[in-house]
Amino acid sequence: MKRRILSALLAVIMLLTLVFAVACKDDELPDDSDTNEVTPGPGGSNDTETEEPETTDAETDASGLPSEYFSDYVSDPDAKFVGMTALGATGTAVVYDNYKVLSGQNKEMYANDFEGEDPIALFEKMTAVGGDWNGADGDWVVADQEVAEGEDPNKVLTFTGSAKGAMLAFGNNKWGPYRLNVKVGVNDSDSSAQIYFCVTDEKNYYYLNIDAADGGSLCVYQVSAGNEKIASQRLDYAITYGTLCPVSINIGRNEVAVYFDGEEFFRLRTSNEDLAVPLGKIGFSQWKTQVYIDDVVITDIATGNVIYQNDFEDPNALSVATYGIRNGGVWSNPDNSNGDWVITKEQTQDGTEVDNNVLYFGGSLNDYGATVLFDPEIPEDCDGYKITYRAMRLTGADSSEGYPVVYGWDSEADYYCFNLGGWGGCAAFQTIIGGSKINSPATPEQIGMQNYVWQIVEVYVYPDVCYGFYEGRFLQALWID
Ligand SMILES: [Ca+2]
Ligand SMILES: [Ca+2]
Repeated sequence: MKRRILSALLAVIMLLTLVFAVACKDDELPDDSDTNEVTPGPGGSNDTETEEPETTDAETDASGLPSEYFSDYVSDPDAKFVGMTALGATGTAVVYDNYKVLSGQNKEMYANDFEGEDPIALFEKMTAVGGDWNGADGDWVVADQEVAEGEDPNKVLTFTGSAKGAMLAFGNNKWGPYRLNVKVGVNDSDSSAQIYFCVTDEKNYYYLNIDAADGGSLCVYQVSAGNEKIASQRLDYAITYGTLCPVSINIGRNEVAVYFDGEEFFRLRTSNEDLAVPLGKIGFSQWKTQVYIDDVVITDIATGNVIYQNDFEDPNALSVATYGIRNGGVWSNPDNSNGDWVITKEQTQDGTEVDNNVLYFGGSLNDYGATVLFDPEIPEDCDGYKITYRAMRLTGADSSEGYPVVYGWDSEADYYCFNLGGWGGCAAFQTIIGGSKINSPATPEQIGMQNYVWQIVEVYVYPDVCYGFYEGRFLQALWID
């Protein structure tokens, strides 16, 4: 009897050990799996054609690195984006961790979490164009990250020098396609981080600049033969201090996709020639709510010129508008003959009239999809325009589509929409092509619509991408192919 109890006890202990081992294994999974998920294989479908040879006993070179990715690396003759990687910092509040390079077939080429002995020994010192860094020892240090009590200790890479242009480079200038994953933190407004890619030498490279100054911004630059130019749009983006954001730079043969904090912000292509900014009408609508719209302004981004504006102070402004129905919608009154939507005086929640005219969407709340359209006559040579308006929801639950804006409207079957308020109070871009609708994934969190509060929407429309902002906060990008 005693023996049976003992063996049962032993079995329980063994089971617990097994469960514990499995649980520990899960904990060891790389923390940046989210950046892997959002990133398909670099370079698109073309890259899957070349099969990488399977190696069982990987050969290593003198540095202990797998030779197939380093000393014996075979260049891809079709790769248009090639070169090594580098980490850079200006100011002393930049932190890096979980640096990882994956091959075009998503195999790990190199990973460094800065926990090992002398973890930056294999990095090469370089100085960016315009910088004055002389490669001083001790400017880059591995330090303990400040963590809350009870959290596991973690080592991170930080820059402590005052010089500019300090680059810690790694890799092989023949690399490509590949993917660079790294986590970055910028913790004060005097600092900025530079994540370099396709570095062939100190005068030829690209970099993502993460700048905390002036409210924060993201931008990609290209340096070619020592000359720097902007390679993407420059986007305002508030940097959250004290957090490490995953960055993933997915370098394909003909295209580079740049992800920051899980969102694809930039796409560099060898050619954008076939793309033009979407022209057509712009318009507004709602669904199951009552809404005021005001102060619509469309500007040419490059020149700052106002292409169109409407503050609805002219009561005849609606007479020049036309009407449409959004995809899947039903509107029993498509000529607005019973005045579903009117220009009227704004009223406060207690019914007090305000000396301001607004476009009021307050009619048949059971109809939806009805859209008031304006023709801003966007010049054909426009390289990008910005739609700004303010909106206020008067009624409606968090599931109502409060402030959808349509643009590039050619017909009811062909247009773009930035739809705010649906999906339980979230937002998403929608593309309608030939009458079929494609929804982007809705934002993971509610955007914070409130009744009787004016809120600002901004949509940047470029030939290849649209960016949606709400209350000055970036929400989503839509890529146009
Ligand atoms: Ca670490
Ligand atoms: Ca007004």
